[in-house]
Amino acid sequence: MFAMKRTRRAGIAAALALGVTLAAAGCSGGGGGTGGGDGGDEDAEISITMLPKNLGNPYFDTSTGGAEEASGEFGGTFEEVGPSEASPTSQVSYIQTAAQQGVGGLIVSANDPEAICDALDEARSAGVKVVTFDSDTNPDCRDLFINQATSDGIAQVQVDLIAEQIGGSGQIAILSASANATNQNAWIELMEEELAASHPDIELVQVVYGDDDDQTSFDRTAALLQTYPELKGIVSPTTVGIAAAARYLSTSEFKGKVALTGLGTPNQMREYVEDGTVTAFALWNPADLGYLAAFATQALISGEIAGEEGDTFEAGKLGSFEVGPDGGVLLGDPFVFDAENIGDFDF
Ligand code: RAM
Repeated sequence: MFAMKRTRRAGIAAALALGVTLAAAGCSGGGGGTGGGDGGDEDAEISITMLPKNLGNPYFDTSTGGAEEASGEFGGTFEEVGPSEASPTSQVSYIQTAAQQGVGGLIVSANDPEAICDALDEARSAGVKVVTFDSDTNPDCRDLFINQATSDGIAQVQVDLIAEQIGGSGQIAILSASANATNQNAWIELMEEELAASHPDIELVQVVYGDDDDQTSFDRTAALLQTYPELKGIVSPTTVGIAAAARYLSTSEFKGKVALTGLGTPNQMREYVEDGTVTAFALWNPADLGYLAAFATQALISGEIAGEEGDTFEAGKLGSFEVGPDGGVLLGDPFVFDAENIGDFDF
């Protein structure tokens, strides 16, 4: 594990263009954006550290790019650090370091709802504002959670996609991220409920975990196909998992026979949509998610909001947002990518 500072700017223009596209598709909050967002308190130093589940995941590279862009707009300082492995406690040392450095805010996607809470409590006691995004902790461990879309919506879109792709019946499996990931576990629970309620002829035979590691996800895919010769589809609610599964399927005898859907980035999935391995998958705009998280953190640091339900703040080009129940702030709706639209996206 190693700390790392990022200065990458690549892809921001494209992500910006995408933000407009997805906003048009109903993704994010209303108008009224300032377009600049020069912060509430001009004298306050807005220093933000971003801590994804792990480094080396294009999804988090994109969300970090969005946060970095926002930070540039309100004139803050920005750093990304993170572990190489998405394991429950791998983020603890980075949280402790950020607290020792006295950063103003920490933006975290959690690998476990509870395992980093002691470290976050200490950071908050030291005055650090803590904002989770993408994958939450227990609500009492942070000030706000920036949620990409409702868990119901994310579960529903994936069940709809797999049900359609396998013709409404047969065996499916789920290839998830790490076993403790708050976000994937919430979505899987809701997918199971939706399958039971609306698709009695679809049988979920197993949930396996690729740990948001490419090779592990690839190997789990191979094992699933060997263990369940009748398998008709795989749902992978992780961008790492779906890309690895697609790579496996694309050169196997199962290509075009076993359906694959879930949550993926257009750039990682493009070749598999073009070669017929994958028909359609979903996601949101990770750049917008990071951008919104950074503006929310800035609003907390500057004292503009306390993180209470009903608090509102401006998030630059995305417009104004309101804090909902349990400190949640909602970005928008998931979006489905397929052969017709994937060419419009670059992240
Ligand atoms: C992976 C991570 C992330 C999740 C996406 C869909 O990149 O697990 O937490 O939101 O997939």
